[in-house]
Amino acid sequence: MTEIMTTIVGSAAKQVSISRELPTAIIGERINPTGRKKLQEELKAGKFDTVKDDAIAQVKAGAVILDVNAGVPGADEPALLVQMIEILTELTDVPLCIDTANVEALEAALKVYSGKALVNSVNGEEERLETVLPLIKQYDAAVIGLTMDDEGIPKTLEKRIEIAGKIIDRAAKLDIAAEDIVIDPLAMSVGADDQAGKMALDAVEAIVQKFGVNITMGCSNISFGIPDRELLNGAFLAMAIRCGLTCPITNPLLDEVVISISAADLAMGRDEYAMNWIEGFRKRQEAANK
Ligand code: THG
Repeated sequence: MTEIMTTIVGSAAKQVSISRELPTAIIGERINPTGRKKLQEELKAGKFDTVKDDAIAQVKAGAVILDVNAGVPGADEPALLVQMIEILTELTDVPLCIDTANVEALEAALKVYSGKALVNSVNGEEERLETVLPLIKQYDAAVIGLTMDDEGIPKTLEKRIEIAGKIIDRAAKLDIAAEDIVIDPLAMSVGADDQAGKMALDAVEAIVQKFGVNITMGCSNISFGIPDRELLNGAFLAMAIRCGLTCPITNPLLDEVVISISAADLAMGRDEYAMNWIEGFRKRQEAANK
């Protein structure tokens, strides 16, 4: 029997538990200016309307955690990230996933965030392990560990498992519990490599079996450059949940995504009396009759 671990993240007002015995915890991906010109322009101009709209819409659609990324080329990332966190904290009580590769921005964000944040991310690179993990300990946060290192994203399953183990070990040395580590086995585009989906699914399964940890993935990544993205994302999500994915970073504004996740939860016995499924059905019916 594979171990069940519970990862708890929280805002000042609310805790969210992530576990294979609970419904899938959706991390809303939309508050991210990467590839969104209009959002980049708004953020540069100090406007946060899209951020607020995306936050409210994602929570309404079922996100229980919001990913926040302030990576606008040419902007002061620490200041912008702090500002976005403050705005989101005022607007909603869902916990935040702080998405930055900038250690200075990460520290500034952790300083202002009240609650147990999910940090996105650390990886197996020495320099990252040495700078990010002490901050996770200091601020009592949880952290996403990407299975890549100084040599990039590994081609083999074994190497991904090894890096996951390395991150968990290095965290343990600082007294960070495995419950506070969420591993991301890295879904890549099947447009670039038709084996990328299988690799990600196999990695989820193997890492869960070996370490029992919770698993995230940027599930929209697999469909970059592919037509009918949403349909592919939906099928992939359901399969990944069966393999052990517990908190996907994805877009809950897409029906295909939410329907696949709730179908997977029901099929996995994580939806008591099919309540979530039926509620989703009613919502869709209402929307169709409008
Ligand atoms: N793992 C972890 N964190 C991540 C990723 C991951 N964070 C970033 C990314 N990958 C997940 N977030 C997104 C956000 C947006 C999109 C995809 C992944 C996206 N955007 C549209 C596009 O590029 O086509 C544009 C947005 C729009 O205008 O709607 O698809 O893998 N740990």
